[in-house]
Amino acid sequence: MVDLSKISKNKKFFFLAYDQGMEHGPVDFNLENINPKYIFDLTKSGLFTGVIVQKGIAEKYYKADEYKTPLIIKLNGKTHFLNEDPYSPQLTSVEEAIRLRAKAVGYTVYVGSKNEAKMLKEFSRIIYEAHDLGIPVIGWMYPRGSTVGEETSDITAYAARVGLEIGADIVKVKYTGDVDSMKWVVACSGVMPVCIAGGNKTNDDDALKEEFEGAISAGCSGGAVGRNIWQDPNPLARAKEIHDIIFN
Ligand code: FBP
Repeated sequence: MVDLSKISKNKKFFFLAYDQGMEHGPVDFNLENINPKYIFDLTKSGLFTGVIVQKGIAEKYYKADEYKTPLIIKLNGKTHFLNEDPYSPQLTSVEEAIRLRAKAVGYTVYVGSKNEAKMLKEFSRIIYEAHDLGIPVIGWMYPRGSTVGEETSDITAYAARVGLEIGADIVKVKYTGDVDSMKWVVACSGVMPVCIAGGNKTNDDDALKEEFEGAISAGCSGGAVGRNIWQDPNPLARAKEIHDIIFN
């Protein structure tokens, strides 16, 4: 199995996600967090085991000597304009990510989309290449598409299982909403660590903490959070709360 130690602490993961500029557009940002430097400066806190960006942000803003937090590059991406079953095409290669100093790569699969086959094929190839070059692959396993309907916990479990079967090293899925159903997602994932996503910024400070407490007690290994941290007026205090739930 590929070595996950460079992007983990005590086998747990806490990633700061910042690929929303492509996925959602600048609507997520304000004058402060629109600047990628603001995000990379947050990583100097040492709270995160990785920071996730697209290649353009990595190339122009990531300074490996200054920012010690491991870089993770999303290899695919899409905008939200197309109103059809999603396809997120591969935009860069594992090799280019490594050249940009990435310690891991990520890829979103819209499980259940009419375009699923293309994404599974690309993802499978990426896993082969990344493992050949010795770096881990994180799968954003998001069930979406006209035939999927609303995501239930069984659908989340199926998406996570696809990640295990295709050879991902870590999967990122939505929290199912309760500990018992999340335990099933973790069971379906076998030895592969499961991380949860952050989601829209919540005004209820306890809601995200409760999700993380539930996820960790269900056996999850951490999370990748974006908006709930960098849209918060006190991003590092917010991050520390989640950090402590994951690591303590
Ligand atoms: P957030 O914590 O801000 O939700 O980020 C997690 C993430 O997976 C990002 O990596 C990605 O850009 C975004 O969510 C995708 O969001 P959506 O669910 O709208 O496709």
